[in-house]
Amino acid sequence: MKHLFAISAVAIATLATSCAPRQLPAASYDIIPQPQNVALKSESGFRLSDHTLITYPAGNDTLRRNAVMLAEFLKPALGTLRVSEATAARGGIHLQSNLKASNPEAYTINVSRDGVVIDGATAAGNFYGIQSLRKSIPADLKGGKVILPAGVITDAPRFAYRGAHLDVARHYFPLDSVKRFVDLIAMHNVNRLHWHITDDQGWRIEISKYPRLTEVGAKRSGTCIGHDMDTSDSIPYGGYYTQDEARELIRYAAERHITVIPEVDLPGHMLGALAAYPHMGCTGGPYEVWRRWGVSDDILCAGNDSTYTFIADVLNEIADIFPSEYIHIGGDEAPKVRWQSCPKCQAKIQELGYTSDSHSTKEQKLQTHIMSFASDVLAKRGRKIIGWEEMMEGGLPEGATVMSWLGVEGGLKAAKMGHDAIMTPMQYCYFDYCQTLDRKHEPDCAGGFLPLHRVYSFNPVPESFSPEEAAHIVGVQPNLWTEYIPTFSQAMYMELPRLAAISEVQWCDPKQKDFDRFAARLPKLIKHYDALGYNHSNHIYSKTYTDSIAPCLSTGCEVTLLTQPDIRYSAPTTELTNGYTGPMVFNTGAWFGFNGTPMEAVVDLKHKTEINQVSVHTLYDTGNWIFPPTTLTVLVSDDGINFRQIASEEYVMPTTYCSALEDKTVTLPTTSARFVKVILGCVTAMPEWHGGKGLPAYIFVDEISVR
Ligand code: TNX
Repeated sequence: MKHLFAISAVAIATLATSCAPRQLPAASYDIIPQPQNVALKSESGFRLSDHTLITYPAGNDTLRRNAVMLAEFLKPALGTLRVSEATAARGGIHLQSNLKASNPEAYTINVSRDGVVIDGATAAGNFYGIQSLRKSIPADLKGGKVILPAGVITDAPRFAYRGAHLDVARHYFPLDSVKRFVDLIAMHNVNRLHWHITDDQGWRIEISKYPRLTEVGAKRSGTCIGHDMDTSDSIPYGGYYTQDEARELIRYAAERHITVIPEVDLPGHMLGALAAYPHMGCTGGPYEVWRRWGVSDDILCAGNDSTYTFIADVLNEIADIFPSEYIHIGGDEAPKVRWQSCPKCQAKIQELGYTSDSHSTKEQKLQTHIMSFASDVLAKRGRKIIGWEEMMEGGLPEGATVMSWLGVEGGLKAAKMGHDAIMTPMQYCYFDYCQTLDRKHEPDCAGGFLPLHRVYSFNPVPESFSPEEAAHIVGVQPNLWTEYIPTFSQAMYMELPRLAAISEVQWCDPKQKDFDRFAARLPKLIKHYDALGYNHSNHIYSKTYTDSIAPCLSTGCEVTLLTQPDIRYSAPTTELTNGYTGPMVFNTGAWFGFNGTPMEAVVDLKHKTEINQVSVHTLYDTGNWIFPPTTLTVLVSDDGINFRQIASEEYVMPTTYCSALEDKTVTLPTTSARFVKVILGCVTAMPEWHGGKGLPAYIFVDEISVR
């Protein structure tokens, strides 16, 4: 009896589910980047399926393309939707660009039971509405039908320049991969692709007037292995894009409302070109396409007429290929050693009447001369330039936009000079930096540490900026340098989901930003990545280090110890900059103990960086012969060899037995440096009151923080 009853209950349940109207899955507007305003209505929503018609205004080619793309986006989840012309909404999804809004990229989505209207202030605005709609639909939708909740979404971006950078010089990615990258950034409402196509390790764009740029400059004879610059795998490596391919990319990106901004990095990062045309260098070469990473002393010779001809020719061809209003001409990391000893460069400096002053050296002015020359070439073609912040060192070419990468200070400086700036500081925007401190389970990456929450926290317009300065901050961009990224799949791993985090910095009103709510919306977007086959990291799920560490400039940076810790109290030096501070237990294995000798440590910030504070996390426990440091001294250097002292503090020693954890912090005059040396003094003879009087004490340290 019992048995029979059980069977009939199952039968009834089955009957009930198959007869009742099935609940359709619903879309949700909790998407990334989060729209400015979502006003839901309590009425029933729109039922979207493969019967839905997508319409666009008759004769509007751009919106027709938008419509075709929307159908493509919806296809995996819903099947094939029809696209057709219509003068007005006809009960399906209607696209239009009639919205009156001050922001040209604004859009609204109006959803009712009878239909959906996506209205943009422009076709680009309309496209962001399309992106929002496609992201609102569950990526793993089964059954091909979904309810769009009724309501109105009103949205517009915060910044007009929302970039994404891709370095195809260090590693080359085929055109199809670059297009996949374009699809991805479009999904995050990015509207500029900063395409880094030339560098020391390869010249990757065909230039008809200089065929050797790609015949010779696009190939290197090998690549260094890992982080050891002096090694080479001896495997020839190369690749370049033909002008037709570049044009194809430009067209593809434009359909997705993205402008491709090419970067020809000059006068430094030019070994690709110098290997092909050695007469353009100060020494005449020979040069080779670099197999290693870093900054080369060999740059374009600024005293050589053929250099200027080359720049003009190349930029003119670049302007022929790329229709973008802005062309990036680099300007970063151009050491002046060759120019200092090059008779032709010095003659040029003389001819131009440059002398060094308190603002800039004569060689820095020469760089501004060459950048201004390039800028003039492009101005004649109706174009403007973007350059890395070092371009400012010798004065700024007129109308130049500055890309601030060492920090946000460069952008602020540009704004103060009345120039526009794009914020791409390495502390928040360098996606070649690792996403976790757990390097063992990660693909290799560049040294820095940039977790998701840190990216999200970026504030490109600090409160200290005046409204006039703030107005010059035109946008934000993450950079993907590819020294340590040989494959496209790994490139996506580095990019995702950090691109999602930066997209809210680029798009959202800062008042609406909230990391926890972002993190709650992220899994849905990650399902879209999966459905589209994009590799991504999963650190968001491993709750990696988000609550116990306080990352700063030095977190994840390499440290060299110049003095030896006691063998019992030492650890891998990575412990000193892993962002963790240890508990009041001196033998956890994470503490470094120095006995009777000072601690001397050098932190490599990897790039010249503005700093104003050094903190050392210490432990003292005088009963265990561990005393606080007697002094804290900070020295800085650009080359890691010649240091100059910028701060020093002395500390009062305890007079009884005591113990504590203590941050020893020293405020510095704001200084730009790459290497920071920290010296902690140690008690060499313990005082009269102590049991071990006369013997050396210990100092204990587990973290160095540079800010
Ligand atoms: C600095 S950012 C560079 C690049 C490197 C990058 C690695 C900039 C303007 N120059 O050449 O690829 O660091 O993180």
